[in-house]
Amino acid sequence: MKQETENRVHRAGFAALVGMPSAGKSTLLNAMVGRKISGVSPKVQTTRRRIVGIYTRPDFQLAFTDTPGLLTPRYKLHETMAKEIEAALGDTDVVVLVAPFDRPELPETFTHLLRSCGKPVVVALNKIDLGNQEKVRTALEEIRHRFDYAVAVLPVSALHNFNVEALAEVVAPHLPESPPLFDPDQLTDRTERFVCAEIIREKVFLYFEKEVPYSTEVVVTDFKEEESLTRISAEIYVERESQKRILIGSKGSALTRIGTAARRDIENMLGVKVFLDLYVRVAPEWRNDERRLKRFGY
Ligand SMILES: Nc1nc2c(ncn2[C@@H]2O[C@H](COP(=O)(O)OP(=O)(O)OP(=O)(O)O)[C@@H](O)[C@H]2O)c(=O)[nH]1
Ligand SMILES: [Mg+2]
Repeated sequence: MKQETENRVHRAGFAALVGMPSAGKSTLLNAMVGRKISGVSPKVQTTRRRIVGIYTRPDFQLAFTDTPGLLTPRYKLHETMAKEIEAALGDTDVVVLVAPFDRPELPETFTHLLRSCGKPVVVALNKIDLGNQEKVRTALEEIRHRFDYAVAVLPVSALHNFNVEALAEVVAPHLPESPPLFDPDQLTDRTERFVCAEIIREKVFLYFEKEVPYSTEVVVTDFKEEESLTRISAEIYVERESQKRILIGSKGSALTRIGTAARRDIENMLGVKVFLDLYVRVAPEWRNDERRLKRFGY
């Protein structure tokens, strides 16, 4: 009995989730922590900023870093997003490449980053619910061959919570021996304000098309915890008056839709009743405006 206690080591560290846009990194993060803390949508580049989700077990604590999907920079915003990925690779103990089963290919620059980062790489072949057993087996073989330097390859479905815990267990042995880095009750390194802003932004990604989601940024301006409810005010920034009109909709119907859906998710996340107040504002060209980007926290 004594022997067993002595042999048990505690491990803790960081695993960066990286991959192409829409690979399912944020879905995987949310499944891992069991709450929505990162925005998810079918559109590419939903995630813009790093967020850490914390998975705590008695024997290990794993801090998953969700990163933006890698794209060739077209805006200053994209440059800062690419830097987020590089920073995440530099800081992490393990790299988890999330590769969607239906589109597992990676551009050369990305493969190069993975090979040269010097960190153990685990490949999570995601979205396997989209294929049958035979197809998944073939894809796994192909991935194992292509990522012969990976320490493990695991089929998962973030959406259906399949093999998500198993993924944590595969990553854990590659973490350093360490006491927990975060409070065991803590789910993320970001503030509740940040997560609220991301949830509101997610709704814009879900409900609007073309340039609108990519021209949108959300800032929580007020967050007041009262006895029976939490009052939250947020500003939704777009780049043009025409986009503002789209977000508000006829008689405010579009904005109401965003607000209702966001409030539900925020109430779930916080576990309290929420009163959510939204304002739409125009900030011309904010994606290329360094001062604005700074003010938005990039
Ligand atoms: N069928 C299926 N769909 C999934 C799975 N995981 C994620 N998706 C869907 O894939 C889309 C993209 O998911 P995200 O989690 O936003 O992807 P991401 O990698 O974070 O994307 P970016 O933030 O744009 O880099 C969403 O519509 C998800 O519902 C899965 O296991 N199976
Ligand atoms: Mg994402």
